[in-house]
Amino acid sequence: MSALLPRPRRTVADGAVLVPDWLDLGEQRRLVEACRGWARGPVPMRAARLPTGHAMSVQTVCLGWHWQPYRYSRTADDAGGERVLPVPEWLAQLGKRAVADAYDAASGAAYEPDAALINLYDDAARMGMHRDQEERADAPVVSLSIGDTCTFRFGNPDTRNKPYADVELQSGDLFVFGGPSRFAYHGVPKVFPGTADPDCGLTSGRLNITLRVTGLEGER
Ligand code: MD3
Ligand code: FE
Repeated sequence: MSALLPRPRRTVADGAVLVPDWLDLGEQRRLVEACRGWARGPVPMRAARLPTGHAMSVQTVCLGWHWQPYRYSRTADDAGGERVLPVPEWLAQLGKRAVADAYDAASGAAYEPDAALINLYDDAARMGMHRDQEERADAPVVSLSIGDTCTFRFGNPDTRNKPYADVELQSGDLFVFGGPSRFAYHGVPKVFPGTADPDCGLTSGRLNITLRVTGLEGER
């Protein structure tokens, strides 16, 4: 079902571009199916454990490079030890198209993501304010949202507190974070249960797929 009121694309901050309804329902279902496959292994989807000992409320599976708080590795040292699956070519191509649509054709052509993080939120899951700074490259992060609507909190590079902007992310939305927005604090304070179109492929919860350039080629 298409939105009654089209939501316009929006530059939330310098380099942070939101493109609503970027994925159609068929593309959303295809991605959900792919995520179900990746979650089965060889590295299982899991709630990462923080140095505090607390498990994150979000479940994550990675492609290309495995992320754990707070480093990347080729093998899932905190989740069975297997090597992560590669980022499939079709997903990297989707990332190029995302950056091309959010920014411009040249930026899209140059974009070569080598890692994907897939986050699954249940009704109660949230993500605290943080910066993604394990990458050694400043290329943009591509974020794709599927399933229930959430509040996404986009802050500033200096503090996890105000000023920040709260933005609603809905199923099918694309958000690209580059330039001065790449190292801003951000989080997901709330997911709204029951808000997704069931035709997106998820009957509950929220999936977020991020594509990244780690800049870690060759390292282990
Ligand atoms: C801005 N994920 O995986 S996506 C994460 O919805 C993460 O699951 C959230 O934060 C989610 O690290 C937010 C939007 C996002 C992702 C990465 C960013 C925004 C970002 C990296 C830098 C700046
Ligand atoms: Fe993040």
